[in-house]
This record gives sequence, structure tokens and C-alpha cells, in this order.
Amino acid sequence: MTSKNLLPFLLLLACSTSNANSAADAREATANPSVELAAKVKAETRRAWQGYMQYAAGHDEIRPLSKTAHDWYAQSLLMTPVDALDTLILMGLDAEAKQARELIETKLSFDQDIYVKTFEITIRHLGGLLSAYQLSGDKRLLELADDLGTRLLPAFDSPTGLPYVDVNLRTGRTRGTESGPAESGTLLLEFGTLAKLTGKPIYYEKAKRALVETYKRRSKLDLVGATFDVASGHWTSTDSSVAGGIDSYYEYLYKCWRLFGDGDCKAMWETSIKALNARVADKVRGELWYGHVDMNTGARRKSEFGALDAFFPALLAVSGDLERARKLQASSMKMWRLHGIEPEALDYRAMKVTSPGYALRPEIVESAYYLRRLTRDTRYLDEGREMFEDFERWCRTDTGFAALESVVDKRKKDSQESFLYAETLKYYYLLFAADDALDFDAVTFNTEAHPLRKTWKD
Ligand code: DMJ
Repeated sequence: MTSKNLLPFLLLLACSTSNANSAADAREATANPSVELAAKVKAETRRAWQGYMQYAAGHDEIRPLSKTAHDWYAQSLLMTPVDALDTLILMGLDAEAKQARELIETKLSFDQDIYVKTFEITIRHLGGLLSAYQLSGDKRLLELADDLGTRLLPAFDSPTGLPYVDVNLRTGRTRGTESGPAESGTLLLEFGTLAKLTGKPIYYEKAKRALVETYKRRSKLDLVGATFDVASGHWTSTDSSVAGGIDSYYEYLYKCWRLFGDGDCKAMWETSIKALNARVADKVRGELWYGHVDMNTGARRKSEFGALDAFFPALLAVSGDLERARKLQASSMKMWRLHGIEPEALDYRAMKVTSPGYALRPEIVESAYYLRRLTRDTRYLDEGREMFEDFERWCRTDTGFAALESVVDKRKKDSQESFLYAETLKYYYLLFAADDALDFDAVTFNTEAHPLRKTWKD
């Protein structure tokens, strides 16, 4: 093996060792500074995991300022271990991954008399369990996913096939009819993968119907609104955008084509992206943004873009539109730089913050990662470094990371959502790590950054 051929092998080794400050990390850092950053992200992930283990082990989340535990419902569903497990495996944090697996296998039971959010539990738990199963081959994780899938199925039994917002995991009772495209249209990657891996087509059929029923309600302009009533299927808000509440509906139209080769999803995506680029895209000062319009008339409602919308460059890039992806990522970075970390929402005409919090969200880093992989442009590594430095400067605590109440005055908030581990730290790591840390072309990330792989024939 020549020294040139040896390099990728060494890079892989450097990223998979469980000692972040190992000699291999240090050697590679000299050759490639982004490997040093990958090692740093890995060390920070280990530190944040240890914080969770010390103060909140077995609970859904740690509250990073009060150092207390927080559960979403009356019973813990071990949200942090489930969301974190594939990240720990990918980073080669073997001891920490073992702890997460032990917690899941000894403490996680879905046989609970609690109403859970159909969307959140699907993207975090189903996605996390399926991805960790594919990475580890541990069948117990697939069994847990299958059990959860069965318990979530009653959510789809509405008059329209659009899922109820909440479902009781033990009784199968449902509630919550005010929903929206993200909640009804961000289920098929997980339920579809579960169908393929268990041989139970019902999972695919129910989630696909929910996606199609959402699409069928589009306006004459081929746009969807923000909220609808699950029982009647009527829109209750006609505000159309790529923001939270709608965002990952578009993501799954494209990605269900990518993962399953489902031609209906491809056709729905092509119609939708045309309409978004024609109606929702907005040019201001020569910059590209995506704002808010009325789904029926196309009239502009507000020039707002935020941390959640920042996923859209990744979607544009992976679906082949690198030009718009690059331009929109430049706008997202302008948003980030306004206060040295991004706000939840911004009026991009006035360049004024409209919602000042920062929830440790990953989307802008996800877009940098996709663009780096798809263009090879080192600009996205530089952006990643800048964002990671700001993220550490403002959000780091002695147990992990804390959200911000305000990006303007940088006041911290006692919250650390599990997507910190599933997404934010994972995307930073993958952005900086050598390509072979994960085969980008072979996986499709669900909206919670859980990589899913096609391991079935059809
Ligand atoms: C995550 O739970 C998912 O990415 C979801 O699609 C949107 N919100 C959070 C992260 O910001």
C-alpha cells in the first residue's frame, strides 16, 4: 500500500477509534485540519453523552442548566438513547453505544398508557431503531421497531387517512385533529423501511396513503397550506412555505423516490418543486430566499425564513439543483452571521429577527454537509468550522449544550433536545470526517438524520 492509498484507511481509523485524542487523530490532523474538527466533535459528543448519563440516564432528555431529567410523557421513552445510538455507532464511540443499547434493551417498553405524538415518535424512535438495527444487526432493535409500528398504526384510522396527531400506545385511542403536511407526510421513510424489513406491507400502505392524501389537497398552484383538519381534510391555514409544519413533507416526496424508487413520489416531488420555485422562492437584493405565500392565490404573506427552513439547500442539492442550493445556503449563512448564531426566524427583507431562540437545530449544518459532499467545495468546511466555533462559544455547558432563549443576547435556556445527538452533532461530524465515515450515496437520511439503507430487493 502506498502512503497515498493508506490515507483514507488512516482517516477511517482516526474517526473510529474510541479515544478522541489518540495519536492517530493527531497525525491526521496535521494532514487535514477538518479531521481534527471531526475528532473534536466526537469528543464533544462523548462529553454530552456522559452528561446525559450522569444526570438523566433512562430519561428522555437532560436539562443542561439545572442538571435534571426531563420526560416528554408520564413514562420515559428513552428518547436520547434511541436518537443518539446510530450517531454513537458511526463515531466509533463503542463504550457509549453499548451503554445506549443496554438502556434501550433493559428499560424501553412501548406498552405504556400514554398518548404520544405520531410524527415525533416516528421520526425519532422508529427512525432511530431502524437505523441502529441496520448498523448493528441487533434484531432486538427491529423487534422494538415492529412493536412500535403496530402501536402507531391506529393513528392512520381517520376518515381521510391523514393521521391523528396523538395515539395512545397501549389502547390505540387517538386524538388531535389539527395537523399539517409535515405531520402527515413525514412517515413513509420509516414505515416504508419497517414494511420492507418485516415483510408487512400494511406499514408502507398506510404511510403512503397519508402522504398522497396530503398531496391531493394541494391548490391549483400545486402548493399546500400549513394546517388542516384530519377528520374533514379541509385546510385551516392556507399559508404556504418550506417552514416548520410543512418542511419535511417536501423532503419525503423526494427521498421516498430515492430510497424506495416509488414513481408516485417522484411525480409528486416534481410537481411540487416547480411550484415552490415559481411561487415561494423570493429574490431580495439579488439573494435567494423562500418565504410565505397564500397557497390559493400565490399572494406574498411574509418574508420570513428561519432555522428550520435551512434544511432546504440540502434537499435542493440532493435532488440535483446545486445552483439554487448554493444560493440559498449563502442566504442561510447571512442569517447565521447576523448575530453569530442563527435565530428561529428572521424577516429577510428587513434583516430583523422575528423569533430569537436557537433550539440547537441542525438544518443549516445538514445543508453544509450535503453541499460539501455533492460539490467538494471546501467553502462548506469553512462554514462548518465557523458554525461549530459559534455553537461551542454560545451553547456549550459543563454537561453538554444548551439551547438559547435569544441569539441576540445569548441567554441560555434549560433545554437540550435529543436531536442534538441524532442530528446536530452527527452532521458536524460527517461534514468534517473523511468520506468513508458513511457512504453518502448508499443511505437516505430520515428527517431526524437517521441513515436508512436499501437492504431489500423491492
Ligand atoms: C427534528 O426533530 C427534525 O429535523 C424535524 O424534521 C424538524 N425539527 C427537528 C430539528 O430541528
